[in-house]
Amino acid sequence: ETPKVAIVGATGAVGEEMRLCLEERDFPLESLTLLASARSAGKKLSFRGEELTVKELTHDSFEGIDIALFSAGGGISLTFGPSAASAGCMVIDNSSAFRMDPEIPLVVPEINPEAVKNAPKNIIANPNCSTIIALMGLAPLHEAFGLRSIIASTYQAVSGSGAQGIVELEEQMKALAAGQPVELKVYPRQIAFNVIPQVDAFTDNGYTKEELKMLNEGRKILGLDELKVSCTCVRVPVFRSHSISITAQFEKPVDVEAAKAVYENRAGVKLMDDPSNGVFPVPLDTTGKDDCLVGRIRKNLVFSNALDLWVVGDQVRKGAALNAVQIAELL
Ligand code: 2RA
Repeated sequence: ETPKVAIVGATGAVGEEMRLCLEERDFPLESLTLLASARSAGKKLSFRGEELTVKELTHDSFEGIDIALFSAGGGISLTFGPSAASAGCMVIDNSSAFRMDPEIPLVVPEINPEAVKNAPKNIIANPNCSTIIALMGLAPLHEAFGLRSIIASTYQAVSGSGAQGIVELEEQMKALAAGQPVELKVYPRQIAFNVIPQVDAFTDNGYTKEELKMLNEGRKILGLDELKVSCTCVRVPVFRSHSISITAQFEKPVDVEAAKAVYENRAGVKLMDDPSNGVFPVPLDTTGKDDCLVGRIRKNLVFSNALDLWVVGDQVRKGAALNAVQIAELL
């Protein structure tokens, strides 16, 4: 029978996009329950022409629920995910809380769909947005040439910080336009007309947690324990799409034409690559869209068997909400 679905964090940027994806993709469900903090309870949100009232999240919220999409931060997932799972609900969690748990699959449906079959804790983890977008560009190349190492720099939209990140950029741009001083609430430095080489906290080896997610999650999703990854994650004044510059080294010899060919008829990712005619993907091309876009494919001039490429994707959509809904569709 059709499942009863809940969204935890329904009023956040990703939660709103999850509701939109369920509606746009005509997801078969018997009912949709919208859960959020006490502060948001009572809010009215539309779904399929109806008005739904947001309810306060409690441990009893999951009675009778078959699938719960979580996107309310790691703390909420750790506190409420297990009680939802033990109530018989399948939890699809967008936070980083469970991603590296060996008993919890980490899934990008176009890459490792079979992993959903082994979820003994009734929890499936949604990967980090920049990992999803990078791997949407890299997985087809891995299947053809055998991925060995990744050197990447990310250009991450402020939506990755949630609605507050979007507001911060908007408010700073307005303040600067009016010749007013800017306020720093979300980021340690001004984000408007600037870039910040920090996403998430720094760790002992000088990399941030975000940079280490690309390494650890990339290995788990591709099943490549030896995959080498070095990543620099940068916050940029873009609203919704992440862009990623990648140098990837492979086991087999690579050439550009063969590399471009791997994207033909590939679900979820399209080639947009004719740079001499000004054709390459930019964040405005993917915002609000499902597909990730790949361009600037070229033979690397430094390493053997290596390609450079540029991947762009909507962080809120394929980077979070859509991927979670696609996992629910797999179920
Ligand atoms: C960010 N990937 O962009 C992290 C969490 N969404 O901030």
